[in-house]
Amino acid sequence: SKDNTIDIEKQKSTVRQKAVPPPMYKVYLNNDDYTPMDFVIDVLVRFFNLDGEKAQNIMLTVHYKGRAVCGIYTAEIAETKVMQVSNYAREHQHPLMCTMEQA
Ligand code: TYC
Repeated sequence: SKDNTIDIEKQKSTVRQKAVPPPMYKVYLNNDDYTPMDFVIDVLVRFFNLDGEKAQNIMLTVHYKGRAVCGIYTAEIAETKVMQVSNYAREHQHPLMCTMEQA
């Protein structure tokens, strides 16, 4: 500039950390020989916020293949789903098993 000072344009060099995503967990229903199909559909609608048709599809996948993913959640939500389903099944005296695995 006019007074001979050296102009150095301030360089923007923002260091922005990438957000680290939390680990995610798949929540499963597992097949058994005793839990009524209608009860499983009720569980899927009640705790996994599925509509009746999606709930029936997942129930049938469990029935024919042994298990199916009902939802994928962060650890605390997944643990809560497992507890809610397990308590609800026990209250109704059904052996329905709900489990979780890291995705
Ligand atoms: N196999 C059960 C029956 O024939 C139905 C069933 C489906 C049970 C899904 C559990 O997670 C399950 N009544």
